[in-house]
Amino acid sequence: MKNICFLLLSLVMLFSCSQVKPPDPFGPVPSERQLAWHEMEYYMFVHFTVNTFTDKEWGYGDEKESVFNPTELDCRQWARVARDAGMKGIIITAKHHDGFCLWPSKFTEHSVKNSIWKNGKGDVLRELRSACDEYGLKFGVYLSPWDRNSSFYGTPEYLTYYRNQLRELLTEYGDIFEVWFDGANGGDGYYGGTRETRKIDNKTYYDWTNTHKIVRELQPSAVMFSDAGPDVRWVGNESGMGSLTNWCLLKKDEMYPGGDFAKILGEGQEDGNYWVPVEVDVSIRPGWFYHKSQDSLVRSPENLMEIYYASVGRNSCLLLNVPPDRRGLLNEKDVMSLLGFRKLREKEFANDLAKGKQVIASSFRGKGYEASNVNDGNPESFWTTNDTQLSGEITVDLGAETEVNRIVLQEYIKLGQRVQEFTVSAFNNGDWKTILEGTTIGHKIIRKFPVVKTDRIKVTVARSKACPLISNLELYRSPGN
Ligand code: FUL
Repeated sequence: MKNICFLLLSLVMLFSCSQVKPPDPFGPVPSERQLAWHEMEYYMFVHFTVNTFTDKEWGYGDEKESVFNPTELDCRQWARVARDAGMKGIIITAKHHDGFCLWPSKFTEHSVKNSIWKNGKGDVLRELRSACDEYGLKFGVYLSPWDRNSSFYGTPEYLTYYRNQLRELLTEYGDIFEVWFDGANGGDGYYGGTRETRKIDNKTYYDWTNTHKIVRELQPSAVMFSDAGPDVRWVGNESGMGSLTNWCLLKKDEMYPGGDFAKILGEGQEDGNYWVPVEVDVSIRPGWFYHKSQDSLVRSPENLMEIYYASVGRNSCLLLNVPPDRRGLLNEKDVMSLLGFRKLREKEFANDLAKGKQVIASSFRGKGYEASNVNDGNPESFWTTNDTQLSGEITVDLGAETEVNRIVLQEYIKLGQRVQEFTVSAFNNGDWKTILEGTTIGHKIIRKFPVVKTDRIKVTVARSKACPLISNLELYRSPGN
């Protein structure tokens, strides 16, 4: 018996000695809700309200409810198109700056309940919610803090009004994946008939801390977007351009929605003390709302592809706005473009040349952290080095001369964003040639480079805040430039 115990003990000791200690997290790390959001990558924004019918971008708040009258509203069409386009969810303007609510809110008369659409019995949000469920999409809401209709706007009572509406949205429409808080606060408006300019102090008026608590309490899995988070930040422009250097980190306590932080928001802050990644919001048309005059100005599939590289390809999620027309349908022109864009993506990333190929590292941490983890298709495995080693190389052996012009890289962000500088090189005529230089990686980067013919591609992490953790590497020969 004694001998068996000794044997067992020795085996346990041997086993625990051979176990390699996993790296510790470094700096801020994403929450569960943020991780789920990172995975979404591409989803739809829907701007729809009285503006669709008055041909405006910002409604004054005095429009008659009767103007809202879509003739063929079909949220299932929106959801079907979103799914077919490869999107993972839809965020809708439940209330834009005009204050008109697409759901029959108890707290205002300025809503669908006083429109002629469905004799005032309709609820766009409810229809969209069930369409999202049917097509396997997540559902999110935009609730404009600025309300040009409400007589309360600018007074402390408005906060109660705003939070009541938020509670309606968060309790009556199932699971919400994202709540979108806009930073715009223009000034003039109808405000219950006073037709005046009301200015508020962006920093203090909204008491965001307490509004955020409501979202956390009622929808703990939802991420909150605003210029400065708390969970997801604005990219700092509306043209679809993410920044090449993009830290998921931010000193968010020093910022507030509507402030002047565009450059910082694009790049994030290397020494930021919170995880607040970027969402790139951009419209498929010049305006956020539908205008017939813009039917010829819908972005082409090729243009959307550029945006994709500049957003999803730069460690961001892409929130692409597709505004329904006066029928209440996504316009044929937009639909064609979206589906064309999907086809382009499929061609662009048709065949991962790194898949199944041998990958070797200059060094690795030990068993379980080999370079072969970067192309095993498992997002939970990664290549890394010893704690003291803040650089390293991995080389993909393509087996034969192969043309390559795209690379996808991902860090294992659950343990923090680390890489500060990297290069990609190709073995060519007996020598290594640098084909790409970069800074940050984060959740994902997709980078283009001119076609190289090579049998080996090497990724060198030149600088990293802590041992680099690379979970994925893909290579493509895309037909594009
Ligand atoms: C801005 C708004 O003023 C625009 O109308 C639009 O909703 C855009 C997404 O955000 O701040």
